[in-house]
Amino acid sequence: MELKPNEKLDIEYILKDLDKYRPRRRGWTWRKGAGEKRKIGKFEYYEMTENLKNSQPLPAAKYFDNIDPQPQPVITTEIASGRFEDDIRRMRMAAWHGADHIMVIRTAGQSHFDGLIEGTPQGVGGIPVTRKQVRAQRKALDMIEDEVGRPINYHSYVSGVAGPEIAVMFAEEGVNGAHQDPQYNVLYRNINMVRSFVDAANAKKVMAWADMAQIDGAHNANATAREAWKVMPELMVQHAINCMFSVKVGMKKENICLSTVPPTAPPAPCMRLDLPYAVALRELFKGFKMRAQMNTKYMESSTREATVTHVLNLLISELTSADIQSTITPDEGRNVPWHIYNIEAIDTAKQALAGMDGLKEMVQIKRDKGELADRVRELKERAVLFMEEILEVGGYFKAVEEGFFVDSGYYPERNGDGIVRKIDGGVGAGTVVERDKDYMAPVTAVFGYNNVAQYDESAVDNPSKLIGGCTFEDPDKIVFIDELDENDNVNVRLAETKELRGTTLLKPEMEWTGDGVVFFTMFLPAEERVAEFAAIEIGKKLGLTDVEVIHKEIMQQAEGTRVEVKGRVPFTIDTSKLVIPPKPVTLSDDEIRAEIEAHPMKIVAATVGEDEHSVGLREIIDIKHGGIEKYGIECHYLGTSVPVEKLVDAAIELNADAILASTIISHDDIHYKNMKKLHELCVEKGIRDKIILVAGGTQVSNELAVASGVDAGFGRGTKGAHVATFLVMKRREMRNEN
Ligand code: Z98
Repeated sequence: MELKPNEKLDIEYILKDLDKYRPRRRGWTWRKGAGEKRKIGKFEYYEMTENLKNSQPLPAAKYFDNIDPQPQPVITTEIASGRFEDDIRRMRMAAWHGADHIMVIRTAGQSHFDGLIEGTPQGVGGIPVTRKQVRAQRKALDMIEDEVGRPINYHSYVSGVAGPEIAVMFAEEGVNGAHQDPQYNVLYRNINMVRSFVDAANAKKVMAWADMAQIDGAHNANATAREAWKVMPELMVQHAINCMFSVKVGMKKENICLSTVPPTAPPAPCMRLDLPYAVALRELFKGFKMRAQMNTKYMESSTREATVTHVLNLLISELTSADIQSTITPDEGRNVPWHIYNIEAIDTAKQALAGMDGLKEMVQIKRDKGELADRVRELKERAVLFMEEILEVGGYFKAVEEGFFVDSGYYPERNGDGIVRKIDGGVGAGTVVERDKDYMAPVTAVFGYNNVAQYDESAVDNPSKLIGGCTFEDPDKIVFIDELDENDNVNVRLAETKELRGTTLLKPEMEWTGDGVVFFTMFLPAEERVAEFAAIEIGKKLGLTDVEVIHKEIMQQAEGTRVEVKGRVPFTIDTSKLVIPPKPVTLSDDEIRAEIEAHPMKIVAATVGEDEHSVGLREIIDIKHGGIEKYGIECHYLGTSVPVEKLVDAAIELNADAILASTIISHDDIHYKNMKKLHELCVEKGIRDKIILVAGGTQVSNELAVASGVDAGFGRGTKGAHVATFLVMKRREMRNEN
C-alpha cells in the first residue's frame, strides 16, 4: 500500500497479516550524493545530499522557494514513548522532517530479561522490544521510506542478558543498526562481564552478517560521570575496546560507529574542551564512523538551553565531521517525550548543518600548533597510558574489578569512585559454559567453535545447509507469536481510542492517541515556589486534569518566573461542527513581484477624516516590515487626517490604480461612513470602475467594508503581503485574467 501525503497512516493496515510480512532488505544505508556540489533552489551547496521526494522544510524555507536541503550525516531521532503504534506516526513525521535513522528506546529493565518477549505490551520510558513490534515498525518504515524517497535505518539495542537472541531477531526482521557494547552491560546494567563479552561476540557476528551498523556505549560514561569532561581519556579506551573487539569478530570497519558526545556544555567553555577531544578521537579512530551524540548530561528542563547546547555540538560535528548525527529531543531534561520535541531536535540538526554548509572552506582548525594541538596530544597520551595500565593490572576484567571506569578523576588522577564489578558477580554470573566437543549449531553466523565438519564437511562455511537454511535464509521458519497477554496489547489500546480514528472527533495529543495533553507557557509575577503552585491552580481552573509544572525559570527572584505547565483536556472536539472560513489566499512574494514588474502599480494612501493614527498604514506601505513597496508598488503617502476628496483628487492626478484609506477611529461608525463617501466620490468623478478601493484599520471588518462600497477591508494582523495579494488579484479580475 502506498502512503498518500494527505492521508493518515493506517495502523490497522500495518498490523494486518504481520505474520506474513518480510523485510525487503537488510543492512545500513548512508545518504546518497554526499561529496558533490549541488544546486538547490537559488544556492549552491557543498555538503548536502540528494533531496527528498516528500518532506517538510524548515519554516523559513518559504523565503527560499521551499527548499529542504538534506545534510550529509544520517540524522537520528530517538523515540521513547512506550506505545509502538503511536511511535509509528511519529516516525512518519520525523522522516518528513529529515530523519533517516529511527531509534526506538527500550522499556525500562528489558536488559535484565533473559530471553525474547512477545506481543505488544506497553512500556515505561520506551517500548518493550518484541518481534511483532519490530516487524510492524519495519513494515511501516518501508512504506514511509517510499513516501519520502530515502531509505530509513531502523535501530534498537542489542544489550542485556538476551543480547544474542535480540541480534538474531533483528537480523531476521531487517533492523539496520543497533547499539552493541559489552562494556555497557558490565558498567551500567551490572551484567556479568564474562557473559557480556561472550554474548557480545555472538551478537556482533550476527550483526556483521546482517550488515548492521553498530553504535558503542561510550556516551554512557559521559552521562554517568560526575564531571563528564574528566572521562575523556577513558572514553577513548572504551571506544578502542569495542572497536577492536568488533573488528576481530568480523565486523566491517565502516559499520562500526563510535558514540561520541562533546563532554561539556555552557556555561563551561565547552568549545575549548570539546573540540580538541573531537579532533583527537577522529585521528585515533580513522576509518571508523562517528556517531555524534548530543550532550544530555547537562540538559535541564529548558528546551532553549538544550537547543543551544545541541547547536554548539553541531558546530563540532561540522568542523570535525559526523557520519550519524544524533538528535535526542530537547525534552530529555524534563522527561516529556513528545512528538513535537523529536521533530524540533531533527529540525535543529537539519537547520544548523544546512546553515553551516561549506564552513570548512572558509574556517580551519588550527591543528599544527597552539592550544588545540597541545590538548589533542595530551588527550591521546592520557588514553594510551590508561590502556597501558589496563594491561599492567592484568587486562580489562581486572581493571573493572579495580574500579578503573567512570572514575571522576582526570586520568591518571583517580578519585576511587569508579564503578566496580566483580568477574564472578552480576546478573548471569556463572552461566558461561564451554562448548562440548560435539557442539554443533546448524545456523548462520555462529561465533566460535561449531563442529559441523563431523556431520557434513561441505557445510563448514555454511552450517545452515544441514537443515536446508535457517531463519536467515528461510524466513518461513520463523515462529511468529502474535500476543500473549490479552489485557496488555495493541488491540486493547486501539479499541480504547477507536472513536478518534477515522471519525471527526479530535483530541490534543503529545505522545499517545487521545492522551489529551496540552502544554502552555506563562509568566507569573511571583517568586519561584509561589509561581509554581499558582500555575498548577491556573491549569486546574482552565479545566485541565493531571496538571504538572514541567519547567520553571527565574526571571528575577522577586519580579517573576516563567512557568511551563502540562495537563490534560477532558473533552474531544467534533471537527464537523467547526465553522472554518475559507483559507485566505496569499500569493508568493515572487509572484507578486513578477506581476508588478509586468504591470506597474501605483497607489495613493492616507489616513482619512480626523485620524492621526498612521502606524498601521505605514507598516502596510513601508518596506521595513514587509510593506507593499517591497514588491515595487509605487506608493504615494499623503499623510494623516486627509479629507476623502483630496485623496480621490490625488488618485486622479496620479492616475493611481488604488486608494488605500486607513482609519482607526470608529466612533459613530465614522470609519464605514468614510468608506461610503470614498466610494461615492469615485463614482461621482467617474473613476470607480477603474480604481481599487481598500480600507484598513484595527476595527475594520471586510464584510462591513465591502457593504460600505469599498473593494476590501483589512483589520488587525494584516500584513503588506495580504494587501498586495488583494491588489494583484483584484487587478487581474479587472483585466478579466483571474
Ligand atoms: C543513545 N540516548 O542511544 P537498555 N546499549 C547501549 C546504550 O547506550 C543503551 C542501551 C544499550 C541513548 C539512549 N542508551 C540510551 C550501548 C541506551 C539500551 O539497557 O535496554 O536501556 O539498553 O544514545
